[in-house]
Amino acid sequence: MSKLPDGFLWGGAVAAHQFEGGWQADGKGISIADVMTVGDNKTERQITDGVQPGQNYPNHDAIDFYGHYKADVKLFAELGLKCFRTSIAWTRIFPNGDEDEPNEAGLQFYDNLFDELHKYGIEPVITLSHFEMPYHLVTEYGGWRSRKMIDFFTKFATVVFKRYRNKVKYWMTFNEINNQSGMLNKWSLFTNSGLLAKPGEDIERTMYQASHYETVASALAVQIGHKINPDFQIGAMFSIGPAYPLTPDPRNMMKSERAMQASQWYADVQCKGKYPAWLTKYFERKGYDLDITLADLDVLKAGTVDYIGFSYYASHVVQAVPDEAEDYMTRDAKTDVPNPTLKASEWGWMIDPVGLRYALNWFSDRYDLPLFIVENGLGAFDKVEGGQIHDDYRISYLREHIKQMELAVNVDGVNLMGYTPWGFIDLVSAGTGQMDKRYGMIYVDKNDAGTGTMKRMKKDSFAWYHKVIETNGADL
Ligand code: P53
Repeated sequence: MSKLPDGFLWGGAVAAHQFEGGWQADGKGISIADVMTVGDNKTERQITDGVQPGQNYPNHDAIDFYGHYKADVKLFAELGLKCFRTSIAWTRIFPNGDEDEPNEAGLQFYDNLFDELHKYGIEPVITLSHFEMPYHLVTEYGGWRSRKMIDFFTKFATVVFKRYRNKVKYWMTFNEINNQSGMLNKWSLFTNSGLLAKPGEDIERTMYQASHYETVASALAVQIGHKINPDFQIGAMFSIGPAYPLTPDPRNMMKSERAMQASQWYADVQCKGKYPAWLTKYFERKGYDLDITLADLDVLKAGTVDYIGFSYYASHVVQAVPDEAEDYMTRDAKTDVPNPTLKASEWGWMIDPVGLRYALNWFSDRYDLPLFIVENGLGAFDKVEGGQIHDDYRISYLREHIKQMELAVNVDGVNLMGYTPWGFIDLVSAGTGQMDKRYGMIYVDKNDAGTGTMKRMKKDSFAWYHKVIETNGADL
């Protein structure tokens, strides 16, 4: 098997709200993740009106990395990680989001964490906003429907860029900023943008407005960051789940093209610095008179990203509905159909390693930027047997995806910075709030009910991934 370039960033990825716990520690404010209850495969997570008594909020304590970070980082070093992707919990720095001064105790926590990582030669890779904005900004300002959010976000970004200018080089602005557009569901609108639909509101319009403010805030952050440290690498972050046409019917191909455009237009804005023509036309047709100023358009042009970070888990299949509108914008669940050539995970996600190679080529062709796979992995139920966890299904998933990633680099010539499998230490699922939907190479003894010893244990995939990193991807 072929190898990867020297300096390839092998790592692991998590997000603050899904693993830190310590939801009220040292002055932390309530984030949007703190008002989301536990769900499961069939039950949606509920978004409650503030923190309510008697509810199970899995992110509150998560796996208490906040209390275990030294021992955990030691374990990450033992795994052999070259880099570690996490996010900074905005609410540790600005508990409500609209304060003038940051919370020193929160800043200190990340100083300690980054120092601990550097002690073992692990490079931090930091997302500024990963589904965890201050809840106060939702109740007071309606989330990203308000232009004021741009100021709150850039203030937060400026504070952490300055504070960690010599400790963090790799940044991303908004995690999976495109979920809201591709999925347009309650969960993604809330996690991406803190949006709760008002009665009678055209939430799609609001989503486009919020998304616009986010891309402007991201572009400003890119410019601010580069001024603070010209060596910063500041990326965007998209989820990509390629939408394949079910059959060669040209209408299905057009449907697939439009599904990709509808979910990936953020990449045009954040990488090319401008809106795609089809979307401007769509706004016109819908009569969306959005607050997009000429000054905003200049900001977008001047604040394009240095690289594309993306998550890849699964692919999708679409087909045109019988009375498909000519603009192919129909949002209909019936258009997303199972792929008869693939198997699904226990959560119904289509397992498709080749789709990763496709995604790498897709981004590379369009944007000609360095790419970074910052999430990939298999959520599965694990069984502990005599103190061991034999997760051969996870090893097999990762192995097949890494093979395709290596083909993209060595055959297709894609410029790839690194690979950080998602949830390499078990954590709270973003979609379902479950602990038992596990992605880790490190097992954490905690379950959906919220009980367990929090003990960390190595799964079989731990030794396997260690070897993969050690051989720079040669020994899979
Ligand atoms: P969970 C949907 C589709 C693609 C990525 O997801 C997604 C989601 C959310 O369900 O989210 C990303 O935990 C996200 C992570 C999340 C991970 O994928 O639902 O960036 O925060 O945990 C996996 O299984």
